[in-house]
Amino acid sequence: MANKLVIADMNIWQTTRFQLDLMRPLIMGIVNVTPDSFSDGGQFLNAASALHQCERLIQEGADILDIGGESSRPGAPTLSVEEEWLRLEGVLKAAVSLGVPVSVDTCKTEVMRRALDLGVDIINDIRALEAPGAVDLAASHGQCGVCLMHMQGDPATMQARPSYPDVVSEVKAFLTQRLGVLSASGVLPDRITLDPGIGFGKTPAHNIDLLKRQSELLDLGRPLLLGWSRKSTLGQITGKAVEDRLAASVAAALAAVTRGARIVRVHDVGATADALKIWQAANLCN
Ligand code: HH2
Repeated sequence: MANKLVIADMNIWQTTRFQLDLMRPLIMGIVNVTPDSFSDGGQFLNAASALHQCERLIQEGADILDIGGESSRPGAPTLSVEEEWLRLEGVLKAAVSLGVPVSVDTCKTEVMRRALDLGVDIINDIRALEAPGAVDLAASHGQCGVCLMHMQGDPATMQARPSYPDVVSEVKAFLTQRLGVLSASGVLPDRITLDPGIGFGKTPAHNIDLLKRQSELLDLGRPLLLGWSRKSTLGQITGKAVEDRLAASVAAALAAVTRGARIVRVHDVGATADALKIWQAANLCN
């Protein structure tokens, strides 16, 4: 079959129930239903507190909820499908009725399948749908949105000694390859966003290189989603502990948006929403 060039609109992210307009930057609010996430582990482990957090993030301005049941911090243990699902099921079930798109942050095909069956709109996968069956699932399951992220190695060992000849070229080549695999399997580009994976098998210098040269990733023709929130590179630069990285996180989100990111994945939705409103107002004045 001849390769068909499909040009997708960079301003649209098609997801199961919602066609998201990316003309203004969107905020993806993080809800970690885990005991061990690097910045909020244990805060939302029970379903009631997780749901309360979902509602709070929507009130503060979240455009998308990203709900995860397994930490991907460096050295995090891997859960079984059943362990991860036990944390997620009740929260996802309730979250899909809150009126905003819901994303599931998982790299397990079976967890993706169950989440999509509950009506979840987006698969956010730090392994870019590399697990067996994941691409076919996305291709066959309606028009769910997908976020493909780059990671070098896996969470158990990724920060041991990350190394690249050129981090930006390598991330770009990987995301190009994954885009190609998804397109060949029938996942239309308008369903896909791309993420260079800040902190995933990368030193602070690699992460900053990705920020400085972020515009090179725009050549891939799909919207970029960036997750700088509270990450250790911000701590390295500011000398601040994880709980004191609010200002640094907001600044990083704005820097990412200024360099073309269309979606920012953040813990602190209210502060990010205020900052983006000012950024937009200033932009509109130009
Ligand atoms: N970062 C984390 C988890 N999922 N997904 C995408 N697309 N991009 C990211 O940068 C990203 C992600 C890590 O952050 P968090 O979920 O707060 O921590 P933990 O993995 O410890 O739960």
